[in-house]
Amino acid sequence: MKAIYVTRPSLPDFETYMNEIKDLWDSHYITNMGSKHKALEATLKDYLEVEGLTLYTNGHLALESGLEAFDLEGEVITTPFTFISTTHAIVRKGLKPVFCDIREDNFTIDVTKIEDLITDKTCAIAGVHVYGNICDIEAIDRLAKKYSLKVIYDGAHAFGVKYKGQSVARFGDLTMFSFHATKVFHTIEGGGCCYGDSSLSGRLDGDKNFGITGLEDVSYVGGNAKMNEFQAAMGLCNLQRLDEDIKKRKMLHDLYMEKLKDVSALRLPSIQDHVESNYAYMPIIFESKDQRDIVYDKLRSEEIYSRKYFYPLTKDAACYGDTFSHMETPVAERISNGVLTLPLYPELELEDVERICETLRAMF
Ligand code: T4K
Repeated sequence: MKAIYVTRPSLPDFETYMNEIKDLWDSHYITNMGSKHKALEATLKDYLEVEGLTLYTNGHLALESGLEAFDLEGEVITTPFTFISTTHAIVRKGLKPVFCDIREDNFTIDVTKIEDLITDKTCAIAGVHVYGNICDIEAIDRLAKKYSLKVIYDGAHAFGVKYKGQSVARFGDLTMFSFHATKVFHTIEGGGCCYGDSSLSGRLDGDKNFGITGLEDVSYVGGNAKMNEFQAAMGLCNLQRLDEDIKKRKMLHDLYMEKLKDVSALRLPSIQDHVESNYAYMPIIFESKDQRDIVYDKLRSEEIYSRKYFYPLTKDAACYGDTFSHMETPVAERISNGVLTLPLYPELELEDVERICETLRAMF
């Protein structure tokens, strides 16, 4: 039996990548914002329709740097239904996450519940475009203006997504994207911050390079989070294939929807109105944790490795002990207990999807 994992990174042809990195052997310039880095930055700025873009060695450090750039202090309203990185980034920057519940339909922050959580210590809202579903950006914008809050999006899953015809990177004060191997677009490891205010670039570029802003100038207490030339070269190659990859993802997604639509034991979230999706993940929701876990185990026994993205909630991670457990998010709790993300990646075969769906259908 062929093992099927939740995802499998797309790779360019070997020749294509070799051609892209060939000149690095001539220049010996392999990191610290070389030609590939510059080329990728310029290409992505265009692709994502943004004024400012800073590349990083991974998405997590991009998010930390993005939070740092606004000199925030106090409380950040966010959600616990996400990868642990979102919460860790807030905590590691000395900020306090205040957990807001999520929407039942698309799992993003429930904006109707944000206002009750705002205090005089609130400095920002950090929404997560989870699975590439887009937060209610217009309502968040209104709240941010009313209470003078910064808006930072964890867009790790949302590369290439459009809302009302515009790149999702254009909303909020800053959006972080992950370019990890498991993402729709990847640079092996990698990430980026996008922002409309291009005056932020000095700070962000400095922050990822020890705070160095000139040959003899160190303006910030920065770290090291630079994307190297081999990563950037991978990104340049992968961008050429991205539209095709998203088309393949859509085809597989649509097949799942068709084959599973009448399985009453599970809920299939639909694509949001006004959103051009990147089909990053294939989440399905069960009524109960028991049911979800039985399906997860059955699929595993058939060498189909689905994942419980995202269980448990980040606020319940062992490293946080009881610090956040009093913050109640019942919808997030229920979704986290019921969710399973099925395999979805461009090289997945139609027959693989049929096999996965048959296994599920046979159970119900
Ligand atoms: N915010 C959000 C909302 C995020 O989801 C993430 C990352 C971040 C922030 C932080 O961004 P980065 O710093 O990572 O750029 C994976 C990814 O490592 C992580 O990037 C991602 N989110 C998270 C949702 O998933 P794991 O621990 O589940 O990955 P792993 O190694 O179990 O891989 C999943 C499957 O993919 C494997 O079963 C097999 C396949 N795989 C994986 C790798 C790495 C391959 O076939 N080849 C590979 O090279 O975290």
